[in-house]
Amino acid sequence: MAINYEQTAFPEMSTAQANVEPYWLPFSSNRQFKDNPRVIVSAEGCYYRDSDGRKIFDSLSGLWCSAFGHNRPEIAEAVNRQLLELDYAPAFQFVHPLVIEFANRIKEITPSGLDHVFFTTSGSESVETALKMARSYWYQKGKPEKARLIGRVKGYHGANFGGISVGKIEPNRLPYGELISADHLPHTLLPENAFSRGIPEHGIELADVLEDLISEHGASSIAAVIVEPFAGSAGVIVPPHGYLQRLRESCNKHDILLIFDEVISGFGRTGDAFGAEHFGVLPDIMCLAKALTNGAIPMGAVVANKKIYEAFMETDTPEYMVEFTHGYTCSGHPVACAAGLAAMDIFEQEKLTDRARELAPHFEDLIHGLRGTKHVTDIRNIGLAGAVQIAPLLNEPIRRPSEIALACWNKGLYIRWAGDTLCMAPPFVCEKEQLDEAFNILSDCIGEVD
Ligand code: PXG
Ligand code: PLP
Repeated sequence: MAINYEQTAFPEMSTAQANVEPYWLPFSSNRQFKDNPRVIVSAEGCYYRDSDGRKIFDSLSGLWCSAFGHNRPEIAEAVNRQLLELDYAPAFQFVHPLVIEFANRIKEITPSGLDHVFFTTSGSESVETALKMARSYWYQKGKPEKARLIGRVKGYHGANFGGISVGKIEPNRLPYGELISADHLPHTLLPENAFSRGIPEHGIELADVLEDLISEHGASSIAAVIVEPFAGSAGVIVPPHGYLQRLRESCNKHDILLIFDEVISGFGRTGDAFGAEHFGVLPDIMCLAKALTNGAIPMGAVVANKKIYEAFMETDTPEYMVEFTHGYTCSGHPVACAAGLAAMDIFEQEKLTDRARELAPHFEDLIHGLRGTKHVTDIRNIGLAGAVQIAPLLNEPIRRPSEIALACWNKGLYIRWAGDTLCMAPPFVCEKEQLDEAFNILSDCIGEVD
């Protein structure tokens, strides 16, 4: 149904306000939003256009997903072709050609050793899949008691129950009652690392808390550790030098699986294809989503190593039995695979990891150029991702960032506010001048709020 913004059945409301009322926005301040809705009607390259016809720079690649630029005709055409060829095929007990092709493609693109691809339809589902895969792995190995999960404070692993259990962003957990039992490593946001450019120096010893947890509970009760290579949602928190290596060493020593949630860090964001490559640490399981299809069609994937896959296949049960009792109606959806394959063509042919790496120093200079601007208490960056932390108003940490971001929106810049930070993760196809302009707007808007 085309919504006509010119007509309204509610004379006291603007048309956009009236039409938006039945829609319940995810992770949004619905009451404030509905007083003054922001309507995005189209996109091209690095820009959105809103319902007033204004052009707005997309400094977060949508929600960290449209990294290769918006409205890529290659993706649109592939999706269109696939919809006319095969719109859906049952995911359980059958395959279609594109799901095989895409699994092979992901195997090639992801770090060597991660060879078996399980499809989902979002990052949250990728996380649930990885957690269930880890527990089920130990069950297959005859160690069902090895079930404890360890995440990290400030981790974001999606919005589903497993993800909010291993994640630890309090408002995302508080209203939901009993969660899945999980322990948490401390976060790595240290005051002595404030204003670090790229990977910070201090805090490797925070990885030793894993050894403490292992001593406390016993490795025989621990299934897996899950971390984002850098925490994205919590405001681009980059782990210190050597930290992820140390987690890997402890996991190796005590036979614990290491899961990297690369939903944000995957496909070039760090300036390397994956966080695993940027930090030189290979996980046992990797979660993917977002840029997997450039955000054009919802899709996620979990990529596991041979050891895990084979544990499932080496079971004693008859061959007609299901090995991993898990999956989604739209796992490996043909249209999502078509979008993903086209997105991976773009990613590889345009060498977009290199492009992100080339732009990263300019981005770093620009974001650290905000140091000294009033209210700015920290600036963090890695590759083409960055966050600016804003001093909280008394008891209202979220207010200032939201006011700054809304002022930016009014001046033609979309920037994400979350908690006390402003986050940026621009499309890799943007130009330096576009970034310059974006930072001019941001700098003005930070300066203008009280
Ligand atoms: N893991 C990680 C590391 C993520 O960043 C998810 C899982 C969940 O993915 P889905 O597709 O279920 O949303 C995410 C998603 C933000 C923001 O601005 C971050 C995400 C999603 C929306 C907004 O911080 N991360
Ligand atoms: N709820 C019901 C009643 C279902 O039948 C199904 C799937 O068959 C689901 C939820 C899960 O849906 P999906 O496989 O799309 O995650």
